[in-house]
Amino acid sequence: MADIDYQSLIPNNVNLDSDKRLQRALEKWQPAYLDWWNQMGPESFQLHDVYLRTAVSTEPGGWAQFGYVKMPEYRWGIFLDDKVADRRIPCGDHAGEPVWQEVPGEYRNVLRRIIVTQADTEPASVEQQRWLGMTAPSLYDMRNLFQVNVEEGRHLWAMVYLLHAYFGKDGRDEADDLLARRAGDADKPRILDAFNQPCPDWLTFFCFTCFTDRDGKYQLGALAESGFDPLSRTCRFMLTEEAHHLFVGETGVERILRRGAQLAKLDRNGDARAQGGVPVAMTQKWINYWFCYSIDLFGSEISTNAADFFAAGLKGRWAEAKDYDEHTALNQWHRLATVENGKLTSKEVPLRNAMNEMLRQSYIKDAERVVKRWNQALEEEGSSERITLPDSRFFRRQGIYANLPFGPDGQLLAQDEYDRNIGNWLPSAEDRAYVTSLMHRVQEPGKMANWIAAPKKGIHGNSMDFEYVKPPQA
Ligand code: BYC
Ligand code: FE
Ligand code: FE
Repeated sequence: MADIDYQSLIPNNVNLDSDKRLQRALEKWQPAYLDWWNQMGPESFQLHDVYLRTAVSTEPGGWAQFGYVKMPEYRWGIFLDDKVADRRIPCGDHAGEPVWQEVPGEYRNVLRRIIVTQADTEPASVEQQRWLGMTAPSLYDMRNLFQVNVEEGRHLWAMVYLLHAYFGKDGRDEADDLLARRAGDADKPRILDAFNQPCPDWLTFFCFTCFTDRDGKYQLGALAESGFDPLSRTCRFMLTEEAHHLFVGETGVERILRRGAQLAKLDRNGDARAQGGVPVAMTQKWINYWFCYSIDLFGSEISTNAADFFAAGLKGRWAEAKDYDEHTALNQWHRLATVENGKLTSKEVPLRNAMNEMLRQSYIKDAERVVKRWNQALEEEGSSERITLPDSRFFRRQGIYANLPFGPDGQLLAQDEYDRNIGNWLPSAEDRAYVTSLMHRVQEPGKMANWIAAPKKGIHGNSMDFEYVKPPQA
């Protein structure tokens, strides 16, 4: 079961051969996907040989094979984790009943919406990142970008399989629409805000993969707890791929912080910028921006939708089956900071209605661990500067704190005080212009742009001067 059939036009471990109608429908979608990839995928590098990993099985450990691939020839496919014998619905009103192998009729519409929302983010991120190859700080980084891109393409395949296999004509229509929306497009934007924001520079890319892909980790984790078993199995395998995206983001930001600290030390005024680096305080602003956009993705702190998803057993908490003893979440409460009459206060809400917030809190804990490691790196570089995460009320555009003048410490400010300071907390136009001015492609193997430190090691046992991306042979 875990082995993947690569003989098929569409690589898969779901025995696609045995369902001719489904296979034909997906084979019809495949050229449309490729058209989209060629149009919206990495600009100017579609003919390059890229040292990529491809999934060859879903067994933990050794599931990937590495080799040179031209991106449009990447073997995107459908890979589900193995079935767990006698798996039970982990949470909600059906907790303990056998999981569903087919879509329960009463949840068909919400389930489709959950899958479409997840699916939409995958191609969106490829669109957002499509110009970054042109300014990659090294071949190592360029390859990591493309690895992330092809895997986000595969995540789209993962969701489109579910739409085609379980939602009939509606599902096929949704799959077509996924190739029609565009990140940042005024007329047909992607569904969620973070996926319509521009990604014009590599500091943004690393913050995005650190914080926004980490939202992916938590959303996929919640869906891995789903009572709809095909969705759970799909998300479990996606999570194994996601780990690399988070690695790219976390280490990318860390390398920029290290280099910023090193260059500040070299400068007689302690100014990293005078040495062509990114000051630690500037990186902090990018972190603020992407952390806040990413925590918006968890939805409102108080949400009846979230309560319904949990009650139905469609979405669980992080590690629902493993970390919790009580799975109904009934007769329990969660205390939340709220704003009433312009003042910060707090109130208790039924736990089920706070499920978005529960997942967000798990995410924030994870992000705090990352920040701790960044601060260790700064300490190692002899810098006294430190990174902090803003409070989850700061700079929100969704949920109960949306558009209120909270400072990064979570205090409610007077609007004019907020307006006066916002340029110190978020990237200004001038900051963005400066970071953009640093972005130039470095394409000699082993060389690294001046504003970023080299990584600790290369990819899959290769050295740093390995040619991770090769131009097309003449
Ligand atoms: N942007 O009461 P609320 C990944 C809308 S990352 C735009 O909070 P609920 C990846 C909302 O639709 C994982 N709109 O409702 C990473 C609703 O509109 P309607 C991606 C938003 O249901 C990197 C209204 O506001 N998936 O995979 O509790 C690379 C009221 O909302 C937003 C997710 O993050 C927003 N941020 O929450 C590649 C999705 N937030 O229906 C891939 C997880 C809210 O009233 N979250 N709205 O017109 C969900 O699916 C939640 O259901 C929602 C809404 C956040 C959508
Ligand atoms: Fe993804
Ligand atoms: Fe990802």
